[in-house]
Parts: sequence; C-alpha cells; structure tokens
Amino acid sequence: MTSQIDHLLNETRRFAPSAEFAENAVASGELYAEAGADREAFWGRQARELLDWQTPFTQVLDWTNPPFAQWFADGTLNVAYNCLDRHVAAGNGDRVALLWEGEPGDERRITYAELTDEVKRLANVLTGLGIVAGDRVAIYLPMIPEAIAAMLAVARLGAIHSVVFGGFSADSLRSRIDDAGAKLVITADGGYRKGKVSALKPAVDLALADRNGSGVQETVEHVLVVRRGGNDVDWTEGRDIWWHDAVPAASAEHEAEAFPAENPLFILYTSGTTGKPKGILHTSGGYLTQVAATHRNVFDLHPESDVYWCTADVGWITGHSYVAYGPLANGATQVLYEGTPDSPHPGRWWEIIQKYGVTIFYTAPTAIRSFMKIGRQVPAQFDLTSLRVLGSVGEPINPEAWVWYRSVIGADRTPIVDTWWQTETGAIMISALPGVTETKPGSAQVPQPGITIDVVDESGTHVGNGNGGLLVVTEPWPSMLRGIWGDPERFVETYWEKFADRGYYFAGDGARLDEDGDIWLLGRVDDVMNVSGHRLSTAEIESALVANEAVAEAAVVGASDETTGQAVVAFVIIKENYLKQHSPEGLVSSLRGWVGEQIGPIARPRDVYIVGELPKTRSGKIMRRLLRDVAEGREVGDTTTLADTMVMSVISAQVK
Ligand code: 7RM
Repeated sequence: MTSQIDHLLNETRRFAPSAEFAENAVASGELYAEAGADREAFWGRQARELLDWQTPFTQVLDWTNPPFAQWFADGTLNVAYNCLDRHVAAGNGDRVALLWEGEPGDERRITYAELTDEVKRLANVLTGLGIVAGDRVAIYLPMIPEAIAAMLAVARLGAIHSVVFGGFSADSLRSRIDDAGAKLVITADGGYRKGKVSALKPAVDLALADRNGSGVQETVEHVLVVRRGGNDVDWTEGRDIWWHDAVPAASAEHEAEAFPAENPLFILYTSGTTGKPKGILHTSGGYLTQVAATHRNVFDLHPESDVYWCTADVGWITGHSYVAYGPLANGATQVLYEGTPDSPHPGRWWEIIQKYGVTIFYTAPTAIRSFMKIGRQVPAQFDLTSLRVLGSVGEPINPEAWVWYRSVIGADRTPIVDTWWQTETGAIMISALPGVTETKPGSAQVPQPGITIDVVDESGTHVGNGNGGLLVVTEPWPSMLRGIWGDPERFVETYWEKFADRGYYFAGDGARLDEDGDIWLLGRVDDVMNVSGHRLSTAEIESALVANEAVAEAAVVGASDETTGQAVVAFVIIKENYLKQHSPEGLVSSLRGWVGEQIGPIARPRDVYIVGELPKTRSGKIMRRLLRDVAEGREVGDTTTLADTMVMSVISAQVK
C-alpha cells in the first residue's frame, strides 16, 4: 500500500510581510539558523531567557529512554511564579493581565498584581484542603477569571490539574475524575451561555453520586464553588465550600516552592476517535518554555503594547497553552470572554475587538467559516483597525476562508499565521513567523525553529517536495506529551510504534510538501479516501467546495463503492440566498461539475447532500466518521462527543 496522497489543488496567491512589520518583528529568520546549528543549545537559550529558574538546569535533553523524554531535568522552577510573581517583581504589577468580558456585558479588569494576590490566597485555601504536590484537581468552570486562577494555584503547589470543558456532561466529568483520581473539584454554580445561565454544580453533584451502579465517587473530598450564575444549587455540608467564603479570607502571603522541570503540570483528556478518553500528560519546564517561545514568536507579541485575544475555552489545549500559560508567562494583556460569538448579536466578537483595541486575534476555521456564512456586513459595522496579527488553529483552513479572514477582518493588511499542533504536542509546531514568512493561503508553512518535522511514506522515507504522505515529528521537543495518564503502553502504541525503527512521533495527520518544501495539512489519515487507487485528502476537496460561491461549509468522506473502492461523498451547507434562488438538483449537479473542474474528474463527488448543519465536536472539528456512517447507510455511531447531538438525526433524515 502506498501512503502517497495525491495532490490536485493549486494555490498560487502569496502574501509577504510588509517591510514595516518585518522591521519591528520580535522573531527574525536568524532563529532558524541558530536552531539548525544546535537544536539543544537553542532550546536551552529559550528556557533560560524566557523563564526564571530556581535551580538552573545543566542538561537540556535526556533522550536515553525513548519515547520518554526529559527536558531540563535537573532544573527547578515554579510555573505560577513564572506566570505571575516575577512580573510583579519586575515592576509590571499594574499591567492588566485579564480584560474579562462576561456574556451579559459585565466586565472585570485584573492586573498582574491582583491576579498574583488571588492565586496566592487560593493556593493557601487548597493547602488547607490538603492538596499537595502530585495531587489531582479537576476544574469544571466557565470562562471566568477564576478558571485561570484555579489552574495557576494548582500549578503553584506542584499539583496536577485536569480541566474538563464546562459543556461536558456529568458522565464525562465522572470518568475523567475517576481516571485521574481527583481529590478536589473546582466548579461554579453556573455560567452564561447564549443569554442564559447554564448550570454546572448540578452536573458535579451527579458526577459524584451513585448512579446506575457507579457507586459514590470516592477520591473527591471537597468541591470548591464559584458563584457566577446566581442559580440555586444543592449543598453537601462538609464537602462543598463557597469560593467567596474561603478565598478572600485566606492569607495573600504565599511563597512559591520550586519543583523539578519534569514535575507533572496537567492532564488533559482527548476523546480520540474511538474508545476511552486519553489523559494526555504534560510537565512543567519544557512545556512552559515552548508555549512561551511560540506565543512570542508566532504572534509577534510586544507585551507592553499588545492586546491579545485567543477565543478558545480553557477546557481545550489551545486554552491551556495560549490563554493560560503562554500569554501569562510572557506578561501579556489579554481578553477573556465568557460567552458565545453570537450572543446577544452576531457582531459580538467584533464589538469586543473594537472595545478593547485587540491587536492579536487567534481563533478557529470553523468560526471563520460561520462568519463568512453570515456575511461581511456584520464585521464591517465595527472598527477593527487595531488588529495586526491573525491566527488560525484546529483544522485545515481552506484558502477561501484564509483570504476572507485576511481581507474582511484584517483589512488586507494583517499577516495570518495558520498554526498546526495537537493536544499531544502541547505547543505550536508548524506555523509562519509573521515578520519572516511569505505566506500561502491554506499552508501551515514551516516547522517552528527548533522543531523537526517530516512528511514520509509508510516505511518512514521522506516523500520529497511535491508529494503527500504522513506527518511525523522526527526529534523530541520540549512541550511533547510525556505519556497517557496511567497507560504507558497505549502511549507507545498510539504515537511511537508506527515508526519505531526511526524513532518518529506519528501525528495521525496527512500532509503534503509543495515545491518549496512548505507544509500543507490534508486532514486526519483515517479520513483519507481511496478512489480507484488514488488517495485523496478531505481538506482539498472541501477547499474546492468552499471556493464555490454558493457553499458556506463542506465535509467530504469516502464511502465504499463497488466500482471505485471508495467514492467521494460531500455534505454541504449552502448560503441562504443561493438556496432561495436555485433548485437543490441544480446546485448538486453544478457542485459535482465544479469539483471536477477545480481538482479533476477523479475527485468529482458521487453524491452531494445539501444539509443544514455539520456534525462537530465541542471544539469545532468536523466528525467525518459519523458522516461516513450515513454515506454507507449504516446506523450512526457514538455521537456523545458532538456539540449538538441532534445534528446527526437531522442529517440522516435529509439524506433519506
Ligand atoms: C490545537 C488543536 C489536533 C488535530 C491535529 C489536526 C488538527 C490542528 C491544525 C489542524 C490543519 C491546522 N489540538 N489541526 N491545527 N489541521 N491545520 N492549523 O487543535 O488536539 O484538539 O487537535 O487538529 O488534525 O492532529 S487538538
């Protein structure tokens, strides 16, 4: 079998950084040369310059027991000290850390001095509740400042947090609490979502209770509850504690103890495509080094003047690395927003950018495409001229969405950084540097300085420019996952066995190197289609569909086919005005022809289904596996990780 993925779509637009941007950029092209000459020396310098170490490390990398890496192992540091106290000590205590905006429009501005004070008090509260280094604490909160404070207070004690996204059910919460053996849960009564209070505490109560023979949860001793929603909650005396009773009353004196660089920092569960969630484990010194370095270089952060906003929830890795740890380690000022993009009106995000003068904005392609669907007249009502860098993460961003983002949101002026990385990689691995790279819409571009990536065939051989294959990381990197919580065998098997003889990390994504060696992500390898022996990527056919003016969103899957092995089946959302003006039959046939013209006859979809929604995870990724079930006429599989579980029954009905 060949892993060559055929490439058919051609993109020729190019966007070079302006001379002015390049001149003031924090990262220059010299970083590549430095890292290329001596990778470990490069990371050693980053770790020393970006972080404060209590005990300096003497060895950068220990890779004597692969795939179990140790970075900066004999150094010690405190992660929370690096995100808080040292900025205050350096005279930046009055700098705003968090510009928080609640969904109803309430706001809080929290300086570095204030956040440090709050985290110290909370650390004292946690110590009083018996939390010590190595203990696990589950955090189940809305996007409020207390979520950040909770992560940092746990880190300050050398304990391990497991943030569970507030949209997850009591069952998901229970399995994550059980797997980690959490001793404490930090939650809220509720938070605001789409104009209403969405309760959280009742889900915690359910998760800890004896239900369906689960037995009462046994490791959790206390539940610390923030009042945010104002909704009524049940109370378990002796177990439950109000944050507002405990934290303000605690002492604000707390000295941060230093821990070894390899002290675990957090567990974050990823659902994966099948089976039980994996608890991805990250540690301290290497993780903080790479998130700080990439946050600074990729977003061209000037902490004294920039206002940064990453829209991810802290329940995802993007919220860990680029809301909590990266920005705070770098002393950035950032917006934190509680609610949904369209509440109470479709211009809410643009209003926030205008209000706070956001200069760096980082979001996901799925959000960009949903704004494209609404139309440019909404952002046009707001002043977005403060923006100077735009970022994308989470899925391949198709060239049409990339160009729309740059032109409508970025006024044809801002560089775009398309950042590829994973929960497992901890930090950005592939991206443009905005003052250096000439960008191509749809390409994630190049490995970050100090990161080594390749695209290989099934045997691990480099495919060469102009070819597609499997994305691998060829050398260990500072923020790499250190394991799967409680399951070292699954860690080795999932990521390292495929290319064991070469020692490569297998990311599970398909990618292509273009003629210049720039990287184009092609989607998950599991989603690649094989049509008459041609391996076609989901990303390319979806890009072609979205490039048609009638199409707002598209998902493509391979369905088994008697003659071609697999056939291309497309699910598309049509823009409203086109739906009114054209017959569905006409749209379907013109889209089949369109893909044939754009890419080639081999990619022409056998079926095109017009649907109202696509199945997405709560972090916005399309779940093609479920669409494949529909396309092959099977019963639809497990839908529990969907943001909206009704979507699949609607799609199944539409397809019939
Ligand atoms: C950060 C995050 C990881 C998977 C990854 C890819 C996909 C993420 C991009 C992307 C193309 C990108 N972590 N992915 N970023 N694909 N271009 N810029 O999303 O663990 O939740 O997902 O997401 O398939 O393997 S994650």
